[in-house]
Amino acid sequence: MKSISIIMPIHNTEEFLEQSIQSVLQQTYQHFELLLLNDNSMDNSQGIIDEFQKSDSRIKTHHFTERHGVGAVRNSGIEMATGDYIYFLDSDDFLPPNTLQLLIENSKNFDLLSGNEVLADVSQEQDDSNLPDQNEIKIYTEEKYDLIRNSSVLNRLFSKSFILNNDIRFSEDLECFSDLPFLVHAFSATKEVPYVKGSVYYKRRRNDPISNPSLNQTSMEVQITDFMRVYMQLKDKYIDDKNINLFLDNQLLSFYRGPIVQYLDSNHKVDKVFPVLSDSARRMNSNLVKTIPAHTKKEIRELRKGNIARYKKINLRHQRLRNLKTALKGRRRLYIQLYRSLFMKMPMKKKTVVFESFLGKSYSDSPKYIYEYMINNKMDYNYVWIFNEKKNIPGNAIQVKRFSLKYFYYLARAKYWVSNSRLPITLNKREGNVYLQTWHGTPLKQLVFDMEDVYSADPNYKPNFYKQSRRWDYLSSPNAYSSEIFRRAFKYEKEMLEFGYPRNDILYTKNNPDNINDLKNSMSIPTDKKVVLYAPTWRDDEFFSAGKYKFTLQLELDKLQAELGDNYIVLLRMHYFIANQLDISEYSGFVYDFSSYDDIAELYLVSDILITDYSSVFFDFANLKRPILFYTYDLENYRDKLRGFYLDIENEVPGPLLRTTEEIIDAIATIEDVQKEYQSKYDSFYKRFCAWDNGNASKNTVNAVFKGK
Ligand code: C2G
Repeated sequence: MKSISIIMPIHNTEEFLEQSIQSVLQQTYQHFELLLLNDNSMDNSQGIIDEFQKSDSRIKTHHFTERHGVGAVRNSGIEMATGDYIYFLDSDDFLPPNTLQLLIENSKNFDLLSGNEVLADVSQEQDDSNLPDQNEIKIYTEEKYDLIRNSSVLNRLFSKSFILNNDIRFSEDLECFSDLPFLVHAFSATKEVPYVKGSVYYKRRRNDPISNPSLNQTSMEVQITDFMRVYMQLKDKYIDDKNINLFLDNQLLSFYRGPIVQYLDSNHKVDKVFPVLSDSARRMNSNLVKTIPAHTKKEIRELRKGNIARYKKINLRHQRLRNLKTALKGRRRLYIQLYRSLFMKMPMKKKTVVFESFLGKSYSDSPKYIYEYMINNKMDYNYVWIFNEKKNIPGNAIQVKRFSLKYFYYLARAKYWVSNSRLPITLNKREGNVYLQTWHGTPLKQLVFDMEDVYSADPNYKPNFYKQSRRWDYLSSPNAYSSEIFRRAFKYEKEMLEFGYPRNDILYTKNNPDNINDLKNSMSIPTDKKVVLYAPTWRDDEFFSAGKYKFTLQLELDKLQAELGDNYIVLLRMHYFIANQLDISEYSGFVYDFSSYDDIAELYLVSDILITDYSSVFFDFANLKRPILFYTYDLENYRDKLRGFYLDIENEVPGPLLRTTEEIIDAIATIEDVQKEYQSKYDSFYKRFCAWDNGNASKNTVNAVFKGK
């Protein structure tokens, strides 16, 4: 039986490694050795490797104590390999169970075989039932180079004697494209290459190119330089082979027309790469140049002439045309173009402040209190608020609809931005702009760069977050605990405003019976009953579509009403991501839906008891020193599967964790006992999380940002 040596270079991929190795061990074809080659990882990859090695004698390992790079590591794998065939697998990717079997079954006397590649969607378990028809095989001869357009050695089976006899190896001095010389060499040394469509490889799209880049996330400059070097070397080496020349020229062209053109959006960037681009363009076959579409042809011609001044001119003109084309594709795109090329070029409005809270959904949170402090103190500024719908608010701020033309206009021109969440990635920051990010809660759930890679719905989440948060100049922090987490989890290095949350000022300034009565009257709720506020968070795995989350009420309102209805009312408050309306019509006079009420801080003020789950609301509510109950019916799923926590929720929160409506009723009925039981925990919780809040956060924040104090 033929054996396969699977070569896996490993560098800092602890979070994916186990899945990758398991996917090999679970292959239906079991005659293999697995070479785990640790290229000086700094994480726990070696620990994982050691564990696996103990349990399976087919696993062989080597630990490089200095970084060698993927090309060199694969080469040493080739030297170590004892199998008849060689197969390369990356340590963040994985295979469906029958991949090796399909390749080996079709290996016959071929020197090499190509399999299929499928991008993995990391947010989902792979559904192997959708794989292509297993028996579909095509033999490539003349057009065999078409099979290496992706210039990757992954998911191909190579006969080892073929590799050794022809002395085929990876380039060791390249960061990117080290596969290309290997592939061109191998493909040129054989006549026929079968393509086995059913044999699939899951390539993981990585989420965190900032802390942990994968190879194809290297900087464009390095990619361009490396590619052009490989291109020139191969052009020299295969000078007489027409097919290889055509393949190389086409690779160059598609690299140029795609990523390079997108990258070259400024003269400064052109300066950096023009010489290598120009050298390569000269080596292109002139007949091929003739067939290129007009725009690109002009650019290639200037590159070939080495005329950088003219090239810059043409390139910029074409960039503008390309941008215009995209702009015409949609109104939002057009506005973004106007934002960049028109509004941003108009003078900055030095006295304009733009506010946004919860993506335009409400007049609330810290931006509201900062704004009110500024207007109450008659500061000399002009104000703009971003809303989805028109609102009744104090002062004479201009209201703009989110994503309207005015929205882009004011954001482009205003000196100041104040927001409690991220602003779109497309909104470049102008020189001189000051961006105050107030954020929206003390974190219990892990944030951005502390989050595990695997369950985020959007592969661009981390890179986008990184880019967006580079624009922040000030970040509000509610307590020392949050400052430490924000610095790490946001990779935030600029000024931290450590004054507590402006949104919590009113919990100190308005916490008196008269005010609370006025608020209750304005909310049209009874003043003679005690108030329970139920404010849960959202769940990553319950949604209708992107950004529209679903909430299923697990609190049995009929039981609550039967037991507590005489003395209490319940305010329901869903998280702002929740899209469904809860039907509470049968509980009229007992349950009130305050989900679309602007400011939750006012709800805190009127509530005697808070029920929540994993929402940050309890950190703020604790400022009132009133009792808190945790309705954590899905604790294990939420904490262990969806989100990790920063706190030990079972021991560190200031109230009991309850699992059923009965337990909730019981706790409310005996709330004074609960309070006594949790008093000392509550006190230390208050010290740790509420020490900075004292009613002055808005003032201190405004002084720091607008008065330089
Ligand atoms: N909120 C609300 N009503 C709810 C839940 C939350 O008004 N039912 C508001 C509160 O101001 C809360 C904020 O939204 O502090 C954030 O809500 P979380 O439930 O904590 O969840 P999330 O939006 O994921 O933010 O560092 C904080 C984290 O980023 C959490």
